[in-house]
Amino acid sequence: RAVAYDPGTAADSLHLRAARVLDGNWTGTSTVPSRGLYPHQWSWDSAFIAIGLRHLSPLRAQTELETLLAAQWRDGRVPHIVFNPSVPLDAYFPSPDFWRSSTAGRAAGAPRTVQTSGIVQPPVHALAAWLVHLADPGLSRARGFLSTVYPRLAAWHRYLLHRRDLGGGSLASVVHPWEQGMDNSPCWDAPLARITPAPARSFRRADLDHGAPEDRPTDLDYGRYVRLATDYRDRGYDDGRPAPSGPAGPNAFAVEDPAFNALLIASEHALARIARELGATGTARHARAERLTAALVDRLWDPARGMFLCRDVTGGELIPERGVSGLVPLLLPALPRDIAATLVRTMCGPHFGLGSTTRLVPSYDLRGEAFDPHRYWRGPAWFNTGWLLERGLRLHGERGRADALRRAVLHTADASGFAEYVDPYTGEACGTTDFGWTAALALDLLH
Ligand code: 9WN
Repeated sequence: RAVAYDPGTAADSLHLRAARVLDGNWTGTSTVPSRGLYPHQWSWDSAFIAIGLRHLSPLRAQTELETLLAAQWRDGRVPHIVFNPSVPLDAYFPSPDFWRSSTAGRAAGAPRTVQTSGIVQPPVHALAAWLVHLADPGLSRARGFLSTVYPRLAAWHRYLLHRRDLGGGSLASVVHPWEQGMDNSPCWDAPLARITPAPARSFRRADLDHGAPEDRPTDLDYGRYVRLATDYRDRGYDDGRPAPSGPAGPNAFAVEDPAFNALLIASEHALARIARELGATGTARHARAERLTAALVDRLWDPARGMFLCRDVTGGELIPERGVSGLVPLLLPALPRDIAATLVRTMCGPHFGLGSTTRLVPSYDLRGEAFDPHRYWRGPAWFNTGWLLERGLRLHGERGRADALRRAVLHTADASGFAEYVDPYTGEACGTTDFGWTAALALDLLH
């Protein structure tokens, strides 16, 4: 897929600038999303970063995923943060002394030697592992990369499909907005409203040392994030047990999200390919991925809005908000044709405006009441969703649209200094710059 970006030097220098960001964020065993704002290893960031890093150093890309998976818990969960012990505690909130993984997570099998959070993030890892393998199969085989990661990835998917099937419909639920990765999406507003916020003075937000408050979640959001995480911790990160105290029951917040589940399904297809490379057939995994695609359509597809919605498992209903997460299933090969075509229409229609009012897909409905072009996941465009949708468009034969989106991602990533997210109309940088996955995914699209 060698589509030219800009002839000659522009592409070369974009490559160099992206490589410089990834070198600057490399710690020796993994890559931080951002030196200032996010100074530890994040789970889905590492997967996206490995996908770009494979073009610079397949060895570093393999190491990135191996480091993350070395912090896996015995119950199969892959934690959303692996803490760097040499970073001061007050550099990021919530810090290891909040999560207390090695004590509070003991029954769930948290590792003893590294400190981690106790929640998860979207399972992009098997997809990343397969793409990393393809970048240098010789090195991968010589190091036994896939045979090392395969059992861990299989246990990770098992955890999600069994322990997290809280809705009983075969899909995985998230129990915290940080798990889905689009922290303050308006999709969470209704289910979060049930949660009593922790008092603002009971914690200190380190994020505001680095990010503009108007680009970040509010204090009220944080109060609720803290309450949910505290209650989960206090019940030993047990997915079936009520908290010993506090108003929140076991599933006070439980949501089936289309992007989280689509990434699990895409990763299950990748795991099938990994199994084949290792000598098995992979057929059962492909079949499972197809069954899960059907479950996703069955439980989350909204024909009236022409996109997937989130299901509030606790309340039992679909959440009537259009978030970019509802377009991400376009990534799936077994998606019925009419659904794929409808998703493309929705992406290019008035709510997301791709190719008309916007050049990159906004994180939330341009016409939604909660839309804000600068506030985090409530409107700005992000580069990981851009990468996923580019892949989905290409997979479903939308070559022209995929090429245009690819050019827009490359141009905006470069022009914004590899911003964390951008105003979807103007491309103006928001959040932090030199952001890991922005640089990595631009690099990947360049190849
Ligand atoms: C909480 C690291 C992470 C991303 C998430 C993004 C943001 C953290 C935060 O940063 O979340 O996990 O402190 O806001 O929302 O998607 O993985 O880049």
